[in-house]
Amino acid sequence: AVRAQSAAHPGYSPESEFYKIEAIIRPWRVSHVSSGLLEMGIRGVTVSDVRGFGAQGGSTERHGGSEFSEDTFIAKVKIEIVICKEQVEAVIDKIIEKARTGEIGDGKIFLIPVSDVVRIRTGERGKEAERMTGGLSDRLSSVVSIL
Ligand code: AKG
Repeated sequence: AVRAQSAAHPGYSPESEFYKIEAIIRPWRVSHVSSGLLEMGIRGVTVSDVRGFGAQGGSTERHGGSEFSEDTFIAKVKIEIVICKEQVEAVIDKIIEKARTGEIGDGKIFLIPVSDVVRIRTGERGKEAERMTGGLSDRLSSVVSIL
């Protein structure tokens, strides 16, 4: 399996407690990726329909595009997830596992340091705001612990 080639680098620069993963992937791989993330306990995913091109200039051929125009933009989906530093490599590996076909156009993952997270409802910051509590899974686990 293809894994993030992270062993080679000593850390992220600049270092941060939280990171945003921004992944540009094939639209028909989105549900695959999001269910993979849910299975590993990741809550809180934002998706947007986007259009763009990469090194191929929108062509499916290797080195296909030396010129491109509006109609060479290809539909992709951008997935954004904010996570703790400790979760970064596992999330990158999961996205590769679920989004990869091995063909041109599989997309890219960008890792962006995030200064802080603020939960609007409570004003919580940092770890408290990043953690997904009070959702369905949280209520189910508190029911289980009462039982
Ligand atoms: C690119 O423009 O770099 C591509 O990979 C085009 C092929 C695709 O996204 O399906």
